[in-house]
Amino acid sequence: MLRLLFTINLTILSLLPSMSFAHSNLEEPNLYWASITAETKEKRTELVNQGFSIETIVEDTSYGFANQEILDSLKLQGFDVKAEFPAAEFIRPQDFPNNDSVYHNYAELTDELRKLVAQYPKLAHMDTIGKTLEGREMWVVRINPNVDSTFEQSGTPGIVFMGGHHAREHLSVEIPLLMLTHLLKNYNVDQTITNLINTRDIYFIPQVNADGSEYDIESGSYRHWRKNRKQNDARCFGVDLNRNYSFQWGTGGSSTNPCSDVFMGAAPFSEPETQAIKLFVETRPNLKILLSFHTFSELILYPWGHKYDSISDARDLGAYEKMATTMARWNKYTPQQASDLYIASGDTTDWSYGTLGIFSFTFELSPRNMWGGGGFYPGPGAIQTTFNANLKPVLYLIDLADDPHRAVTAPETTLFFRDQVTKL
Ligand code: 0X9
Ligand code: ZN
Repeated sequence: MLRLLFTINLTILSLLPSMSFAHSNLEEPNLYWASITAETKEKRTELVNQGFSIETIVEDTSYGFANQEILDSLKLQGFDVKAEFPAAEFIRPQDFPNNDSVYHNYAELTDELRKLVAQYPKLAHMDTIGKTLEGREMWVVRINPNVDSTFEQSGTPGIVFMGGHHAREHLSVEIPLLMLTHLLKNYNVDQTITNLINTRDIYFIPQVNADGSEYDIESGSYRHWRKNRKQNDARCFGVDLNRNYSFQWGTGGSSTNPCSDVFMGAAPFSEPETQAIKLFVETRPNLKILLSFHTFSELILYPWGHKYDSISDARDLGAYEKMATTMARWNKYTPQQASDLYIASGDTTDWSYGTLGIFSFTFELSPRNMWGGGGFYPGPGAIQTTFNANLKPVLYLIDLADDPHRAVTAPETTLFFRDQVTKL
């Protein structure tokens, strides 16, 4: 029930900018947006009589504005005031510019994931892995027809895709969302996808940094924000979540300056967002592959990122190189060790490989460069083309989740080489 209310709230709140509030003085600092249970017109009239300006009604709930005194008085009289937020927080646009409206803000993503999971109840399970600093849910969707929930342990080979570590990299949220959608839609339609879903445990965490992402769009024009929304000191906000993981944390390519865009945080895993990922990954020992989507530059990156030396385990390195070059043939990205780009310590993939041995990749999605491609804001056209380029690599990784070394030892057993899956 709480979830339902939350959805309704978000939906209503996302409508706010387009609504005009005839009765309310939105400048009043003491003004709150609230939702109150009132099943009958008489009860609603009573609310209005007491000074609550009803703006919209959904079933037995009335949404509108009142100051704190009025809300307190209504509560004293026994009215169920279900939620209240300072109005000033919700009169900002909080959405993508019109040109980019196909991108999903947090409320739209939440809605879309809920709809998808409701459409495929036997296949998909949705939950939260924790809350962001500002209290948004960090959604995970699991595709697995053989379990009943997101948390039931599974012995089948697991893989996790994540996006949106960096706020302004909105395309990195759309791609896991589309991949997830594509897999669900093609179950029992496409044989390859059906086989993969039947034999793998597949997770999507499309938006790790929802607070940062919302902050990036909330003024109506992009802020180029990267980090989360931690208040570090009187002046500066944000920890770079891709510098906050513990493996070799703070050993190069990150900053102790809280105003820096690559601020590593006060300590490894100081942020709720990275803590939630840590807990999620550590409690699923069947995870064998991790892919973290970022933008941009069209790269396939693999560990190490914190040092120039390559992985010392020759078998692993061979598998990484084989996988990266194979995927690069399909998406035309550049495969390389992450530190060939620059040293960065505390990123997701060094941690997941370095501490847990999970084969871990960072994809830097489109565009290839800043000029002509739109940089972090490549526009709506980039979504489908980026999805198309990366579908094969994603299916290949799902396939290899049972044994990534198979990329080298028995490449002919992966479905791509076995069947030459040309339908893709
Ligand atoms: O710097 C990052 O966190 C990633 N690039 S981004 O433009 N999306 O910010 C790259 C991380 C790759 N890891 C290393 N270079 N170590
Ligand atoms: Zn990034």
